[in-house]
Amino acid sequence: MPATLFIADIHLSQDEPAITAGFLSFLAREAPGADALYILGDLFEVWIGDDDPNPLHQQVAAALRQLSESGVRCYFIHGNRDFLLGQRFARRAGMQLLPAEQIVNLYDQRLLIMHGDTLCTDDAGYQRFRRQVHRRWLQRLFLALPLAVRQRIASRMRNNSRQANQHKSLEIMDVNQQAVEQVMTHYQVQRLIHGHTHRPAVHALEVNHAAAERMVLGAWHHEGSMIKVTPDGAQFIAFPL
Ligand code: LP5
Ligand code: MN
Repeated sequence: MPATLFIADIHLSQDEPAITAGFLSFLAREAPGADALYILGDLFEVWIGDDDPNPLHQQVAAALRQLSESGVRCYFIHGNRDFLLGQRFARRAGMQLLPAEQIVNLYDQRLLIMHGDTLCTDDAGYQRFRRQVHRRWLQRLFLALPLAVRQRIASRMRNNSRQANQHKSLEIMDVNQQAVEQVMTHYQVQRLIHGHTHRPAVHALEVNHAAAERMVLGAWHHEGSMIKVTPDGAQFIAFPL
């Protein structure tokens, strides 16, 4: 049966070789039969520019390119860790960059996909941070800095984030229900797939007076997590790395 796969929050980094191995084996064994693979952000733990010579990036680009050359279309939506991933890397990896919110029509099903961070509207501190670092001119300025300087800034941001999160409640760091209903109503969809919160689940809700579903992908910490959409519907799958 034809299938399309969705994943998010793999958080690849050189410090986590088991996750890298699990992801590469997913690309080599699980993904090749699919029509398409959608990566919904935070593929990488942190991204400071396509010119980063990190060998992990070359390895992942080669594996993704092999997959797309075998006929599996690959798409990428930015996360809050890898929002600077650009055309240069995307081309090398053979994947197409998508906007932050994208409608996909699959096997007569219409879904909305996104990373999920924009739904966390109760987290005012984060939304302010996001607006700042999404300014094009600031990004250009950042990308023009020497790599070592970018690395230092990024690790300072990561530390700030870790510290800030210790003082935030789980509710604040989850999605806001009104934001979910609003965006689903706006796009007239009964199904939303996103990641970011690392709280894998399928939530039932009502949109436009009809039953709807919000499917949340899990992070690849101890196991892999994906959603498989086929003509029969959407299915949540966790698997060992
Ligand atoms: O990522 P995680 O899981 O820890 O928490 C996220 C939110 N945090 C972030 C920040 C990232 O972790 C850091 C990403 C580094 C990217 C490197 C490239 C940098 C490029 C700069 C280009 C201009 O996304 C966290 C959320 C949490 O998810 C749950 O949703 O709460 O939000 C925060 O921690 C943000 C704090 O609340 C606010 C911190 C203010 C820091 C001010 C720094 C100002 C920088 C100005 C730009 C130079
Ligand atoms: Mn995220």
